[in-house]
Amino acid sequence: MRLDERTRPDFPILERVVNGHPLVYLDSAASSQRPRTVIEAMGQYYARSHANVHRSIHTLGEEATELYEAARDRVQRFIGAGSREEVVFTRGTTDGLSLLAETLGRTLRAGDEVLITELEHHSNIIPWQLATRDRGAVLKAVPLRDDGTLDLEAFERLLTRRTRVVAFAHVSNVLGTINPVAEMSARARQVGAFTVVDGAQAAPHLPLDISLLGCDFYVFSAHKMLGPTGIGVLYGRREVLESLEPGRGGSEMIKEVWIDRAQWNDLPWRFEPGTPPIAEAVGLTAAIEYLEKLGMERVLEHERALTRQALEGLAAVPGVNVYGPPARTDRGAVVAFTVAGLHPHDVAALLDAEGIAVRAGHHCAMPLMRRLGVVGTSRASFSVFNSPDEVGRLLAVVAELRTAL
Ligand code: 7TS
Repeated sequence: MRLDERTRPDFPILERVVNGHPLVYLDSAASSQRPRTVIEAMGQYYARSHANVHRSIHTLGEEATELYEAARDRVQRFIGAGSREEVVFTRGTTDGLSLLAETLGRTLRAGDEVLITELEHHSNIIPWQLATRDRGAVLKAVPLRDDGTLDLEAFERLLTRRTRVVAFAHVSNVLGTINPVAEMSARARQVGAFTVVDGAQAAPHLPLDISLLGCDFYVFSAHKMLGPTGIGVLYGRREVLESLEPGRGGSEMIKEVWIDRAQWNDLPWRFEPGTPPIAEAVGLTAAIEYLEKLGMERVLEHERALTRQALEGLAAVPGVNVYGPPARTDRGAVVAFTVAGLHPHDVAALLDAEGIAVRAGHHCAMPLMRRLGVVGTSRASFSVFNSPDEVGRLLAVVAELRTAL
């Protein structure tokens, strides 16, 4: 049985009819949909066990704490982290990257360099702009080759003893490019730089083993991997997390507080000030359980086939341009394209009229749009519930757009 045949009945939203057509949801890179088990786990939690965590001795307080901390164990296993202390819950990828830029930013001195890349999402650009600007440090970016991959020779040249942080996406949310995380992390370590990997478009789609990647930090969001909005994960290598001062404070991230100073709590709570997203952690556990039952190897294989079908199909439509590495290379589950004579927003609106949801615009990657020489693109992105028939619908409607012009 194909993966989508198995999964589709689990996603209640797929019963929706949109503009008179069955919903074809091809926007999981922006946010995926959720299986019933995730929705129900969160409902059950609120109906039966909700209380604040890490503070109340009563039964519900303990149940909530157990559920919240069990989510951490689940994430640790899912990503292959060495210990649960290395898993910090955040509000999402943007929040995790901001937390890191604030925290690592404090260690920067004038003249230090932070190296990002030209294909980053704004969430991995703006926090570093703020961090470097405040410290008189310099922000640089690794350029792209014309085939949509990073120019690794330029990376070598840009990496110097002044480089303190190298921050880059595992998988591009526009091009689908998969960056060589292990190789780049190893090189960064040789010059003494920290590596921060934005895994927002990788964690939902491929088997992860942090221990093989060798990066210092890895961040992602639950809502792109069948889980709830409002929670994300920041993996940090233990020695590095231990050495960092928290950038944000309050609530249970301390052991002891005086008016003028405080003693920090142990990892990972040191980096989790305030009431955390508890129901969302329960939902994330259910999402990981769901993905693990399917098997991430199978998820990867299924989405790779859909991506290839879309890339090859779209490239064959006259007037359609597709972006990113060639269809035969390893790519993430996104396909960005433009249709000659049509603004990407019009393409998305015309597809929506047929019940097909894609994203259009700059995809929060304006420097990349500038590099590609486009105002924006339309983008189809895939998840475990998408079928080859749905990709076929996309291709048929896009082909009609051109003939209608
Ligand atoms: N990094 C990458 C690579 C992303 O794709 C996104 C979201 C983020 C960071 C931010 O994640 P958040 O959960 O904090 O919002 N990407 C997209 C997208 O491609 N379309 O909408 C959101």
